[in-house]
Amino acid sequence: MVSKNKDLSQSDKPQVPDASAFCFGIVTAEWNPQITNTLLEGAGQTLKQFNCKQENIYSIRVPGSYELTAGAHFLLQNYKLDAVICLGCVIQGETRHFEFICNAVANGLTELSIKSAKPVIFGVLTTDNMEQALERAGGKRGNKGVEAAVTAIKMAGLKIRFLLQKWGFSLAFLNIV
Ligand code: RBF
Repeated sequence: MVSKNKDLSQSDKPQVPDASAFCFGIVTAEWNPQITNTLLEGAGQTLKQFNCKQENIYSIRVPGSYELTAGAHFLLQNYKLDAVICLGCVIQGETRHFEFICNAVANGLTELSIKSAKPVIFGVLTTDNMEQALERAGGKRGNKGVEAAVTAIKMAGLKIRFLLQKWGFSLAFLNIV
């Protein structure tokens, strides 16, 4: 069962920092495009909803979810980003590679995030079937691309918060909670 707290699609605007000064990367897997395109649409719209400028969003596509880590790495190497959002969909019923791909991408993104000291967001649907994926890509369980974008903004804001505190700035003038 999905608790209310777990569905960040419903995030209230004041709980999410203003994203007008942030730059984001988005990496989208081409496998299961019906799903990943919807995740991408939700993520892009959400970044803009929180005032991120279109020119501050660097979006690329990679062949499959397995390549998300490399794609995120390329973006981090080439642009000054506050966070990278990785979007993919791996469906268990359709591949015996399910566990290999899911584990590889989860471990890869975690390691990249730690090594780069940048938030790298896991927006990969890992479902039993297409129906469950559709539910999470604009269906009755929201759009996980929206949640990935909200998470990216929150993590970018958290990092700025620590930096500003370290430098002795007040956070009051920023819309950072
Ligand atoms: N990539 C996905 O993003 N989702 C999948 O469900 C998926 N299933 C795959 C099933 C098989 C049998 C193979 C060989 C690849 C699959 N991939 C999938 C692609 C994978 O992420 C990667 O692009 C390729 O393995 C090339 O490295």
